[in-house]
This record gives sequence, structure tokens and C-alpha cells, in this order.
Amino acid sequence: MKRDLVFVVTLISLAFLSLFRSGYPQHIAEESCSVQILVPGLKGDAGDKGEKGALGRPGRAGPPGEKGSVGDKGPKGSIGRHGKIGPIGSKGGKGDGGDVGPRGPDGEPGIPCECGQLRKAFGEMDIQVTQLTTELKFIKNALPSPAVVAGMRETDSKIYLLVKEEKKYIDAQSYCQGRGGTLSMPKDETTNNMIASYINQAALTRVFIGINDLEKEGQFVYSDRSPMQTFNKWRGGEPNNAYDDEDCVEMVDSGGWNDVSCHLTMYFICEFDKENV
Ligand SMILES: [Ca+2]
Ligand SMILES: [Ca+2]
Repeated sequence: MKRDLVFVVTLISLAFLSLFRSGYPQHIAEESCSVQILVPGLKGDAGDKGEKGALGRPGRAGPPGEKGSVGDKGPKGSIGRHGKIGPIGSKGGKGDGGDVGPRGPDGEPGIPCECGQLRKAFGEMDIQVTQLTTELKFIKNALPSPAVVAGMRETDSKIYLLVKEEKKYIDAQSYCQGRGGTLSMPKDETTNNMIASYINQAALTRVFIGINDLEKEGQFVYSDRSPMQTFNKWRGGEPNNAYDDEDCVEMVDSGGWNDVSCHLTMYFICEFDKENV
């Protein structure tokens, strides 16, 4: 045991010796003659606390934290810049009428005229317009179908209408009455001639006219119930009340009258008072 301790001390000595020789040559020279044996002493007291070391390096970035909750609403921002100009709007409604403008300057003096003549001409035109208006009104009312009517005749006070529809006397009278008239009643030579010419122009041979003795045999009356006057145009031998069945009257193309059966059907002529048109 002792030997081991000596050996260890020797080794330590040699180690210090070689250390002194390399790091401290002068010191070694001064004490080259003495050999010191160093033995570790007892553990010393704890030293004073050292000064605070320098700040260490920043550590590594930590892992991302959890998402936080939504924060409170921030304060209102300042007014932004003006935006761009928008598109053109649609057309607006019509505005109110403006005020009446000022009166214009007086015109040039007119040329003197024959005002009396003009007034007279205008008056005549007014009468003609009124007449045409009433005739037009009549035509619209009385002519349901122009195709069945052969023109029209008129006198100062009456309008005559040949209806080209074959009807019995009673139906013909109803047709005329339905339009505000009656079967034509030739009460003078002029009217009789006019109706005769109407028949001829239409290339007809006979038509019903408004004369009958339906109420009392042999006592002829017009269709407006007015009695026959002195004027008549009976053909020779008429009225003969043939077969005791002739109570209505036809006019033939010569203008002569003949009593015939009321059940015959033929064309007829209506007449209308212009006053009633
Ligand atoms: Ca008769
Ligand atoms: Ca007869």
C-alpha cells in the first residue's frame, strides 16, 4: 500500500516537473534543486457567488400559439376619398308647362274685304254641311246593305229609295217604316214621274207603291192613311179588284197604277221626309 502511494506521488511529481520545464523555464531553473511533493489538501469553503454572466443568446422561436378570439370593433375610420363618377341616369319625366310668354308685336293691317259676301258664302256652306250631315246620317241608318238599293232620288222635302228585295206589300211597308219612312206615295204628277223614271233607270217593270184599299174595298188610301185626292194614275180598267183579291197597288214603268194582290212579292220604293231624317 505504501509502495503504491509512493508511486503515485512520484508520478505526480514528474508530471509537475515536465510542466514547469515547458511553461515556466526560469522558475524551474531557480528551483531545479528542490523537489516538492504536493498532496491535495482539504476541500476549501465555497467561493463567493460570481458576478452575473453576460446575456445569453436568444432562444429558438417557439411553436405558433392558438388562435385568439375576435377583438372588439375598432374606432370609426376617417372619410375616404371621393369615388369615380357614376353612369348617366335615365331620362326624367316631362316638366310643367312654362309661364305664358309676353304678347307679340302687332301685325300688319289686313286688306279690306267684302265681309258681307264672305259671311253669306259661309252661311250657305253651313247649310250645305248640315244637309250633307243629315243625308249621311240617313244613309247610314236606312241602308243596311247598299247592294240592295238602286241609287237614291230626292226632292226638296223627300228622299226616295228603291229597295231591290222582293217582299209582300205588308213586309215592304214594315221595311220602310223600320227606317223612319213609308212606302212611296205619289200625290202629284211630278212625284209620279220621278218614281216612274226611277223604275225605268233600274230596268224594272213594276214596284209596290204606298196605296191600298185594305180597310174598305174600293176606298184607296195612301200608306200614311191619308185619303186619295183628285190626282191618280190608274191604268185603263183599273182598279178592277181581280178575283176579289186586289187591295194593294203597283206602279209599272210607264208610271201607271194597277191594283194587285198584296201577297205578291216585288221590289218597292220607300220615301222619307227630310225633316225626319
Ligand atoms: Ca181591292
Ligand atoms: Ca188590277
